[in-house]
Amino acid sequence: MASPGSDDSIDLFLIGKTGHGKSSSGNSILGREAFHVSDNTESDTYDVQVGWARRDGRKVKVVDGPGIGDTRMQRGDAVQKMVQDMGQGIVQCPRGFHALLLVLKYGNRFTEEEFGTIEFLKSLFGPAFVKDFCILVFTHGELFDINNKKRNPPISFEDWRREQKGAINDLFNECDNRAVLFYNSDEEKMEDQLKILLGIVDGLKSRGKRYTNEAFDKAAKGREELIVRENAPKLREEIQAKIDILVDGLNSLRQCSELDPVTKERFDQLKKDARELEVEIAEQDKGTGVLQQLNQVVKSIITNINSHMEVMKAKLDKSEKERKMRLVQEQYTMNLRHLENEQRERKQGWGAFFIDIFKSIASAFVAPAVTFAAKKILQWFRK
Ligand SMILES: Nc1nc2c(ncn2[C@@H]2O[C@H](COP(=O)(O)OP(=O)(O)OP(=O)(O)O)[C@@H](O)[C@H]2O)c(=O)[nH]1
Ligand SMILES: [Mg+2]
Repeated sequence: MASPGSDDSIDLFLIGKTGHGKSSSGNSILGREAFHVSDNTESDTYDVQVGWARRDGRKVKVVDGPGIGDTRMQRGDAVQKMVQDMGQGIVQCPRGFHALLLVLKYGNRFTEEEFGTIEFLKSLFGPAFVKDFCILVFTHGELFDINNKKRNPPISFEDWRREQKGAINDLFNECDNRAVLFYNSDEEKMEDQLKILLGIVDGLKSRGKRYTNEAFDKAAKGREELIVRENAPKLREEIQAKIDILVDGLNSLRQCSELDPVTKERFDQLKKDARELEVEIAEQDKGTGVLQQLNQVVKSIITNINSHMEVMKAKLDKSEKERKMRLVQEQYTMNLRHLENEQRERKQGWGAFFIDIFKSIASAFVAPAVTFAAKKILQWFRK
């Protein structure tokens, strides 16, 4: 019983697999039929259910959480819905919860599936929720009694808990052995089981911590990772198809021998598509690293595109250089020829010049001499 003036509220949130007895346990805690109990193992659509009651001198508030199906079957959309439903339940108690009651059906073997459910819940609520806030509520207590009757001497629930090995023992250790056996179909046991439960809650309450909406918000990264991981097969398929298109594009560009304007445009478009896919992957991955491998593939495609473009550019530069060299060579040859011609012409020019001079000299000296000689010969004949 709470002392006068102290906070006598107890706020509890029920979580666990569908059909394991969350609503029944909630009704047992509140001492009335506050929640709908269903024989259908498929969980109905979730409507937040909240119940209040004064129990053992305390104001007890219970929120019935959504039932978790087989987490191995859960796919992206279902996980997203579960996250929303849990969030809806969490906000029903703005001050936060003193404990999260993880309801497990006694006698159900703690298989990989059960373990998967705990991991799933850790992703939803944050990795420390079992350690800090979890109380294990084992329903169908009468099954424990039936098993116990076969033992000689019979053992207590605590003894049974201590005997457990493997994954369930790890779970007990993780939540500091906070566990209670519930008989939801046995009115007589309800008072005792409630006292045990409230005693454990008081132990948690004394630490002055609550599982709040802020804690749930803090766990958002884990939930996002969960959604991305659940969506991963579908996302991978979609992204892989886009990667295949990029690889085809790159392969066809590899066949091109020249980086002409059309080829360059195709290269630029391919690079743009690859960059867009890189951004898309980052957005879908939400920083979880689940799609990192695909991101690496796209990065290496971009590197490939760049290096192939560089090779083609270098080829283009080389042939351009060669073309320029050829031009220079041709120019040089042309100039040389021109010079030779000029020289030849010049040489021919000098020859003509000398001949002209010679002719001129000849005509200047030889002609008067011949004239003179002719005159002399004529004179000589006349004589
Ligand atoms: N015998 C017995 N039956 C129980 C006990 N607890 C729950 N049940 C039965 O188990 C079935 C499922 O119980 P619910 O309380 O509806 O389970 P739940 O976890 O709320 O299921 P969902 O709302 O579908 O997620 C119902 O038929 C209950 O009567 C128990 O301690 N003993
Ligand atoms: Mg229910």
